[in-house]
Amino acid sequence: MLNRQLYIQRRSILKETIKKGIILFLGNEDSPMNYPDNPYPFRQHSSFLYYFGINRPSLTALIDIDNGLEIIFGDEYSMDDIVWMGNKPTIAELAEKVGVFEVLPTVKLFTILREANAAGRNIEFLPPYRPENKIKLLRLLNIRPDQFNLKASEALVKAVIAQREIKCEEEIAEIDKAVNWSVDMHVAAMQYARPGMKEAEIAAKVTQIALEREGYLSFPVIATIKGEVLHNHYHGNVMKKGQLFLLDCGAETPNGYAGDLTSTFPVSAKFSRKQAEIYQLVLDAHYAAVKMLKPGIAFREVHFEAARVIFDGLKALGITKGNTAEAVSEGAHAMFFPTGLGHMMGLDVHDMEDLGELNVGYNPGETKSTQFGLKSLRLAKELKAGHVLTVEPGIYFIPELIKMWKTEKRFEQFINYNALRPYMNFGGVRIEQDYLITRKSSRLLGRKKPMEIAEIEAIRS
Ligand SMILES: [Mn+2]
Repeated sequence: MLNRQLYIQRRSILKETIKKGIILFLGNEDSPMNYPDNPYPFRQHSSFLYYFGINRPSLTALIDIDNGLEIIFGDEYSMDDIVWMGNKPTIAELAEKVGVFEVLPTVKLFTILREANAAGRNIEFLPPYRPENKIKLLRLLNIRPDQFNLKASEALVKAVIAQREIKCEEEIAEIDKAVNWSVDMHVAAMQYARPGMKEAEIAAKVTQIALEREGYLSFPVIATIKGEVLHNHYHGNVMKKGQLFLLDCGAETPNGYAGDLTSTFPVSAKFSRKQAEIYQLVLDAHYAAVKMLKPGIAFREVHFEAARVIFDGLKALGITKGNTAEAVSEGAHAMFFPTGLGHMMGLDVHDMEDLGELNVGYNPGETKSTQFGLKSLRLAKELKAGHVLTVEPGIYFIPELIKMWKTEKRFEQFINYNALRPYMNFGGVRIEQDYLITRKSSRLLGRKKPMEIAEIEAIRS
């Protein structure tokens, strides 16, 4: 939990923006793995955490702006619960810590909402993403699951994003901590990995680091020799000399803030010449992007700059050819760099993605390109001081994609398909760090992780 004043202030800003009616925040429920008493680790709804801070399942919060009420609904643990889980603070005790002084049993929520509904009052809620909360909305407001997106409040979504996207000092301190733990995870993996180990051993090592600090993972670990598979969660391969290893993982602090880093390092002590060339190119793209970060610049432009650096660099290696600006605007670079350059980060590793990628990453009225590559750009709009985002350019050699484009003769004016033959088993390189947009430029979140070739080889040997 952060300090009480912060939660009070956040809710007061929200009330000023929404002005009237009722705002409903549905907290998350425990989610069963295979039977109800065996749940996944509990993760609270991030917007619930942001305004109400209580990390406990089965709570609902209501703000009645017209009547100046803030209420948390939930049921205190019974003696049976206490026997199994031990004594825990009451909901009322927790609520007081976030400046809420009215706590009612869940059953009262039905009465209050029924009356509000009957009186024709506005009830605003965020679009639900978990089935339990969809059922709650059906029961509480009689909204059918196929109507959630129509009935969820656009005004509330916009207000929440406007607040959550600008991180305050306390949040930045949390994110710095999450990123520092993430750096610990990555350094540990670089020190630990040896030829002959299974990918799973690296996944276990980084998970251990997060758990030891009483944190958790901010998303499932990617630890793979097949770095060209963007979200590869298979950990069964044995690591061999001469291969590249890609590690994308981050820690989450107990308060729910995320870190998200990617490192690529050789399984051998040193990069091969070909690996070093591609790695350095991704590093150049990373630095070129970071250099541009400042308030006012559209992240789409930063993305394009990284794409140009990658395309130019590949040209120097004989892999691409032709006019760089044209190639990038037509999307030829996406053969190698099919992802977006980065995304917002905060209480979620892809911050607020449950509120809609377009709402978070694009200006009102803007649509997302359908072009291959650009359609995966999650963040495109102008940056503001207080934004926290990732920068994660990459170069991937995806054999299936290369074969398909080659057969289709796609972008033959920009890609030397013959030059790609030696890269079919190369894998992929991604280099990711997290940044805060400051008043004039940006600053790295957390401490610097080993990124230069010499730094990585020093650790690997
Ligand atoms: Mn990321």
